Amino acid sequence: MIEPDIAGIAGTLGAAADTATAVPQLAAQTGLDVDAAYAVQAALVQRRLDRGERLVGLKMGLTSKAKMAQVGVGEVIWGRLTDVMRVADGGTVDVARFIHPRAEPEVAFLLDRLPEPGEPVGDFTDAVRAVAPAIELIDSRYANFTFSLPDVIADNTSAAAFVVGSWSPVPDGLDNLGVLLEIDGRVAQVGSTAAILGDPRRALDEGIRLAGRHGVRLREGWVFLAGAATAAVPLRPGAHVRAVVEKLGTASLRALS
Ligand code: OOG
Ligand code: MG
Repeated sequence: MIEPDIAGIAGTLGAAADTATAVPQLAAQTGLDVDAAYAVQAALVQRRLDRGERLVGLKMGLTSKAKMAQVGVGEVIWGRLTDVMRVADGGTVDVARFIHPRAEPEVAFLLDRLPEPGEPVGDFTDAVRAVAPAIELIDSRYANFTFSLPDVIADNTSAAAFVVGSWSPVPDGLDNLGVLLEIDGRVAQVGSTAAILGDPRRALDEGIRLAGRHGVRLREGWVFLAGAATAAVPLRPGAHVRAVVEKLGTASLRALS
């Protein structure tokens, strides 16, 4: 069996993102399994850090059935967020930088003191300082937004950009808050935070556990995206996108026309 070329694959995916040009799926041809795919992800994000970006958080993917069904991959995954991916709430995004961006409504946590990997989050309000509604922009670097599990992991779980709304103290219940995604004032997706592993707090346990397997420890001050509560919606130039999460408020962005 030939060892996959981790640096070479990261270079291909990095160039695809930099030039907004889709590439064919590559995991099957290169013998990439899940562990090797996380190694590619680390190398791909390292390219960004080498040019001055900073790691600012972690994102979960495919924590809801709606998302799993949309992309045909049935496993929870995680990826890395950098400062350059963050867009100010109400800010503008140049969609020409992306291949086929989609927007999805999320719940964000601002991390506080974190337990060691393997240790469950005992008291959630000790581990999380604040909660906010968020929008994630995903942009698979693969043609037709189609990929296998190792492909999407290698591609940093399609991470492209994210917006976080105003932070609130952690409310009593997070497990059944209504979620809306609006495009130009029209409701495009409706869901509930219950769709996120039954309770988005569970996504944090999973993130600590899954990232810990690859030697990644979550840090105080990081943003943690728990995963989309609904399917993602294509982001067209000129569109105004707003996510509304009951009790938490809204996050919004505009795509440049
Ligand atoms: C993979 C990323 C999934 C989420 O919130 O479920 C994700 C994809 O759909 O391309 O970010
Ligand atoms: Mg997401």
